Order: sequence, then structure tokens, then C-alpha cells
Amino acid sequence: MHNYIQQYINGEWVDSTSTETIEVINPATEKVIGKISAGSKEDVDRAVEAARAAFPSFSRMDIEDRIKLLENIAKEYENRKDDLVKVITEELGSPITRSEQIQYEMGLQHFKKAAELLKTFEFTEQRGNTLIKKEAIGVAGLITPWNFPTNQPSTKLASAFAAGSTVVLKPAAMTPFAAIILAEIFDKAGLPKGVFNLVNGSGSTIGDAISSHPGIDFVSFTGSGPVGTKIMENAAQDIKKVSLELGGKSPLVILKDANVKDAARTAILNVAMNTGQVCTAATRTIIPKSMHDEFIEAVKEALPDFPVGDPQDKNTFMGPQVSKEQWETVQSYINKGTEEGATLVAGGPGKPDGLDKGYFSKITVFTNVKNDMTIAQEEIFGPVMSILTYETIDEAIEIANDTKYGLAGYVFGQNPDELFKVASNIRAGQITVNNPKTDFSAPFGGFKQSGIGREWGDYGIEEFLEPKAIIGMPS
Ligand code: TAP
Repeated sequence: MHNYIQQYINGEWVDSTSTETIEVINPATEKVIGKISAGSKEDVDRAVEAARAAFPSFSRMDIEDRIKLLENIAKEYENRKDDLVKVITEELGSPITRSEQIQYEMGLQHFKKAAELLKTFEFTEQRGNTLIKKEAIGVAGLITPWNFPTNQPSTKLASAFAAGSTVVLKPAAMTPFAAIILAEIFDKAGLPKGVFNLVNGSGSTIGDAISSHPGIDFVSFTGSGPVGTKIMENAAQDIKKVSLELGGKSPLVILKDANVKDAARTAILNVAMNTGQVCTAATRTIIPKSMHDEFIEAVKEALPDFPVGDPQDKNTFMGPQVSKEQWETVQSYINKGTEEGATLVAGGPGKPDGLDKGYFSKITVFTNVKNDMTIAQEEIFGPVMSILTYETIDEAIEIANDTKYGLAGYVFGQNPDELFKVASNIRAGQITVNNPKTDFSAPFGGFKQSGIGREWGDYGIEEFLEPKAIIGMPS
């Protein structure tokens, strides 16, 4: 049992002013695995006060010392590898191999990358007789979702610390324990008190208090569109800057010259990774009409290589949805797909055979999908693939862009001109060509309703900085 009913404020674990708690459930077993504090607005006030007090000295800390701090954090993070992998597997239901190779690793890389980038990052620039100085934005409120319990907070935290910003973090109540380990890591790494404050609780109380708090200068949020709107409304009251990383309905365009078997595997991988609970999931697979039947066969043939089941089993590819509510949402979309006339190729409603306990879905594939169907337009956040067909590259691009979202896009094939044409014309923040390695210095964020602002690498650090122009300063 993980019972963490205290908050981490001003460098120590303190009692909340609320005595209420929230239970955390392992979605693979449906058992309670611990609890956290439900938190209070007064906890947020105390955390903001501590972050404000720490800001003047932390924002002026020598860059060399900040680099050392980030390197220490990365080292302590590595020391806690086993604990992080274990807890993410339990609270999210992420298969243990993915918890290690993806969940744990992504969080680590953000701290390493921030330390590396700080070595050459230009905080000042002279233009004629004007000096441009980039200064830390102030106190940042960070609100994160449950789908990547260390990656989501770590990308924001690494950028904030690199910029010299102090923070108040509210992680998702469904997956809070990884963030508690982060607090322990920062403590051990020697982060000055008050720089990092953790307030657990629900979004409606703690998230709302953060986004409307006059002592917070910047809110960086990752999660759903409707909550993003609410955060903007709150932040607008005192003109806070916001950064929003919201949802997606990303296209994967398969070119005519693609190897069909590889393309099918790429499509499954990119829709079922993390049980489809990925904002950049490639949920619309856009294939040449002439490839259709062969592609469907290749998908059916490949699916057994993506086993669904116990997250503790090293061979499992896909675990459960994070919660009963998320499972029900996914089920309702699967039913909607059939009702609206799409053809089920694989998967479908209900749980996979033999998995009665836990919130498990089947990897579900629909073909004959029209882009105006609900399953092609709305973010499902589950392992549901919609296959659409095209005759010309221009038509493929048109289908790809026929969405309110613009977070990511994927293109798979061989012809370099066509790969570039598709990559250049998809209106989205990050395009992936033929499954490359993750680039942690590439900007990450959305066009259109997928969000505002960028995370990761130097673009992520810039979000926590304000440029100041000093004009005519005698040298
Ligand atoms: P959200 O409700 O948006 O939750 C994200 C974070 O915001 C959580 O920490 C949540 O707190 C907090 N929050 C909730 N209400 C808030 C409010 N009124 N003010 C401030 N913060 C608030 O997302 P979800 O429920 O986790 O998932 C719902 C859907 O969002 C998913 O199905 C998916 O479509 C989308 N989603 C997108 C992403 C990414 S990466 N773009 C990630 C997760 C979910 P609590 O949950 O602790 O109450």
C-alpha cells in the first residue's frame, strides 16, 4: 500500500489542511493500491507562497550550478529506476517492459537534455545597442494527466528548472505515486527548498486553484480540451500566460511504395501503444485504395504479435485502460463505429478472452471509415484504428488535415519526394517519418485545437522565459 497523504511544500512533507483522501486503483487488478491527500485551496496558497519566496534566488542561480543540479536530478532519477518502473506499472497498468523502456526513459531524457542544452543556451543577445535578456517567467503552475506519469511532469519540470522558474505541480489523481518519487528525487538531488512544490488532489479543487491563483505567473497544462478551455478562462482573469498540450486525432499516411507488412505493424504500434492513451496516437490510418485488401490481411496477421494482458508479464504489449470510466468511453466509441457503418476488421466490444478482471480492451480495427464519422473525428484515447483510403497524395493530405486537431502526423513509405510532400503539408506540430528514434530536443506541441505552446528541449525552456529588451544601455 502506498499511503502518501502529505503534500511536499517548501522542501518538506507537510499535512494538508484537508483530511479527505483519494484512493488509487490498479487498473489491471481493480484493487486499491493506496491513497493520497485530496488537498485544499489552502495547500495551494502555501505552495505558491513557498515558490514565490524561492524565486528571486533560484532565478539568479549560476547557470553552471543549474546544470549540476539537473545532472544530479538525472543521477538520482536513475537510482530510483526500479521504484519508478514498479509504480508506473501498478498505477497506470503500463506493461512492465514499456514502463521501463518508454515511461521511465522519457522522464529521464528530459532532465538529461535540459542539462545538455543549458551548456550552450543563450540567455542574452546583443542587437546593436539593445541587450535582449531572457528572464525566468516566475512561478509556474503545472497540471499533468495520467497517461505518462513521469514524462508529463518531467518535461515541464526540466524546462522550468533550466529556465530558473519555481513551480507548483498537481499530477493526475489516478497516477500520483510517480510524482511523489520525483519529489523524493529532487530532495535528494539538492534542489533548494521552495523551488518544487507538490500538491495532490482533484483537478476541480487543486487544478482550479492553481489556474486561478494570482500568485502564479504561468500555467502549463497537459490534458483534455474542455479542461484546457477552463484553464484559459481562469488564467484570463489576471492575464496569466498559458501553455496547453491537448488532444489529437493524428493521421498515418501510408505511401503506395511502402512495404505492406511493415506498414501494418507501424499502424498497430502507433495506435495501441500505452493502450491508445497517447495524445499523439496515430488513430487514422490513411492507405492507398489499391493496397486495402492486402493491408487488412497484414494487420490481421500482425495482431497476435501485440499481446494484451497482465502488465507484470514481460511479454505483454498492451495493458488495461487506466480506469473503468476510460474503458467505458472506449467501448462507447467502438459501438458508435459499428452504428455509423464502419466495418469491424478485428477486436470489437467487450474484454479480450480470459481477461475478466481489469479494464482491458481489445485492439480494435475498423475499415470503410468515412472521415466525418465520430470515430474518425473524436479523440478516443483507446486502441481503436480507423482505416481510410485515398487515390492521390493530395487526397491523402486533405483527409489528414480534415480534423480540428493538429498535434502529430506520421508518414510511411520510400519515395523521398512524397514523404516530404506529405510531411510538409500535414498541419501538425510534429511529423514522424518511418519510425525514427525519439528526438528529445525536437519541439513538441500542437497546431489548431491541439494546443498552444511547445514543450521539450530548447523550445520547452523558452516557454518558461520572458524576453526583456534593455535599449541604449551604455557599455
Ligand atoms: P483531464 O480531465 O483534462 O485531466 C488532466 C489534468 O487536469 C489532471 O491532473 C486533472 O486532475 C486536471 N483537471 C481536471 N479538471 C480540472 C479543472 N477544472 N481545472 C484544472 N485542472 C483540472 O483529462 P482526463 O480526465 O485525464 O482525460 C480525459 C480525456 O482527456 C482523455 O480521454 C483524452 O481524450 C484527453 N487526455 C489527453 C491527454 C493529452 S496528453 N493530451 C492526456 C490525458 C487525457 P484529476 O484528473 O486529478 O482530477
